[in-house]
Order: sequence, then structure tokens, then C-alpha cells
Amino acid sequence: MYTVKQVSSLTGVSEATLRVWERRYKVVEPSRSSSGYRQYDDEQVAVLRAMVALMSSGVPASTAAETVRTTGTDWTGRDGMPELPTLVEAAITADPQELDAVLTTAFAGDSFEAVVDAWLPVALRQLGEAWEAGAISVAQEHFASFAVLRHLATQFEMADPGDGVPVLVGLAQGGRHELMLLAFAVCLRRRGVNAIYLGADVPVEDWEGMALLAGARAAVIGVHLGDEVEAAQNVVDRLSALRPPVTVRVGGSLRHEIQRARPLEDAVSSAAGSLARELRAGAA
Ligand code: B12
Repeated sequence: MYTVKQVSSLTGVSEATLRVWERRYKVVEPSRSSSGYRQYDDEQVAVLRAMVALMSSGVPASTAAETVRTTGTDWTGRDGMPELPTLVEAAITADPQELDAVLTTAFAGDSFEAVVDAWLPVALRQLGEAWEAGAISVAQEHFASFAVLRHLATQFEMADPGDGVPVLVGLAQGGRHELMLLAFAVCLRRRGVNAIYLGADVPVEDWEGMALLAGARAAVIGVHLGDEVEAAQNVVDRLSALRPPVTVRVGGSLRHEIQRARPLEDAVSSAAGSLARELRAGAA
């Protein structure tokens, strides 16, 4: 039997995404240990790997889940499945239309929330692995990640921001990994929260200036690499010292390194949902 942590490293799918797949798509139902922890067997790991393989070939999460639920790992005889390349393969071809087709198909196959929780992190991690392994160049990685950024930005524009108290969303100085943060901002807007997106690499003084100008009472930052922690901590400390204070929430893999700020959940749509509920309840 495997723990959720072991399954995460065997499949390349984060623990949060595994839980989302279980809850939303019922792909596998792990048993529980006597202390309540999830336990997966070999067959369940194989099913999850099949789900990843299908999604990597451009199949939307909901369709991939239905396929592996009905055919297990034996989905070779699938009919009508789009034979699309992965984000990595599209990057390798350097063909903008192929890249656009991968993104359009992924986002058309499910709700925006489901795609950014399930498909997007897997696709981005594969892109990172390909770059690290030297299978794609920096140019090809930028070509693909900028297309993702454009796609998310379009969704941001399309979502109604509402006229509530603004929430600032961005990265501290030095931070440049903004894709999941922008996906989070889109999820917030789709829930009627007036998210103001500041983007990457924002100096701490400008966070303060923007908070005062916009009258924001809450802000969200992402922290991903060790050398961003200090700048992110500065943003938290300076914003919470403003009068009235601006409460800061932190997402990203190093969120637990930041003091005096509440960490958000890993899955961006659930995190946006929790924050939206707190804001409505006046607790944020
Ligand atoms: C695209 C990309 C870039 C783009 C970013 C473009 C953009 N506009 O965002 C660019 C080219 C700028 C870039 C630059 C660099 N990158 Co880069 N990049 C990536 C890549 C391929 C995807 C990043 C991404 O969006 N990941 C999203 C998810 C998949 O990452 P995650 O951290 O697991 O996030 C999860 C949660 O934390 C959550 N989450 C994330 N953010 C947020 C925010 C909120 C609010 C919430 C609620 C949740 C949340 O969502 C995910 C779901 O589980 C990754 C590969 C990877 N494995 O991530 C490398 C990667 C992160 N990059 C890496 C590196 C080394 C760099 C550079 C140092 C390269 C260089 N030598 O210049 C620079 C550093 C830039 C900087 N100062 O920040 C390494 C980091 C290794 C490490 N941990 O130290 C990675 C892992 C690649 C690799 N395999 O080596 N990169």
C-alpha cells in the first residue's frame, strides 16, 4: 500500500490534486488506515498513471476520469479521443496553432476551476521537467508558458470583477512564477471578488502604494523559490502595518515559510472559494 505522499511522487500529481480527483471525479477510492490516512494499492496507482497519460495527450480531466473509471488502465481501444499533443510536444513543434489547440481543448473540456486544479499543474510540471532534462529550450518553454499566460489573462478579462472591496493579487519582488497565481485571480473574479492583478516582481513600496490607492483590505501573494521568501515576508509585514491593516494570504509551495500570514490551500480554485467565503462573511 502507498501513502498519498508516495502516490504523489509516483505519478507527479500533487497531493491536493489527487484529493480533488478523488472528490470530483471518483477516479479511485483509496482505503483508509486505522488512523484515517489514505492508502492506495498498485492497481489504483496504475489507474492514476493512466489518467495522467490521457490528460497529457490533451484529453480533458472529466473525459479522462470517465475513461479510466470505465476501462481502468486498458484505454487503448478508446474511440473519439482527441489525439492532441501535450503542452511539451506543442512547445517542441514551435507551432502556435498546435499550442493554441492544446490549450483550447483542455479549457473547453471542463469548467475553468476543474482545469486549473487538475490539468494545468500537471501540464506545467511536465514542461518544467522537459526543460530541466534539456528536451526543450528556454525559448520553447517561454513559448508555451506565455501562451498559458495569455489564455488565463483572457479568462481574467472575461470574468466580472464585481464592485466589492478590492483584493490585490501579485508576486513580491524577484518572483516570476505567476501562472497559478493568475489562475487563482481568475477563480476569485469568477466568484464575484474584485481581484486586482498586479503580476510578477512587484517592489514592496508599490504594494503599499497600490493598497492605499485601491483601498484594499486583503492581498494574496505567491511564494515559490527560497530567494523570494524575504521579499514576500516584507510585503506581509509592511501591508499588515498599514492603518487600516491589509491582511495577506500566501499561496505556492513555500507558503509555510512566511510568518504572520495565513497560508492558502494548494488547489487554486478551492483556495479562491475559501477566501471568497471569508470575504463575504467579513472575516478577511
Ligand atoms: C513556467 C516556468 C517559468 C516561467 C514563469 C512564467 C510565468 N509567467 O509565470 C519563467 C521563465 C519566468 C521561469 C523562470 C525561472 N524558473 Co521556472 N518554471 C516554470 C515551470 C515550467 C512552471 C511554473 C508553474 O507555473 N508551476 C505551477 C505549479 C505546477 O507549480 P507548484 O509550485 O507545484 O504550484 C502548486 C501549488 O503551490 C499551487 N500554487 C502555485 N501558486 C499558487 C498561488 C496561490 C495563490 C495558490 C492558492 C496556490 C498556488 O498550484 C500548484 C498546484 O498544486 C516550472 C515547472 C514546475 N514544476 O512548476 C519551472 C520551475 C518552477 N522553474 C525553475 C527555475 C529554476 C526557474 C529559474 C531560476 C530559471 C533561471 N535560471 O532563470 C527562473 C526563476 C525566476 C524567478 N525569479 O522566479 C525550477 C525551480 C526549482 C526549484 N524549486 O528551485 C522549476 C521547478 C523547473 C525545474 N524543473 O527545475 N520559470
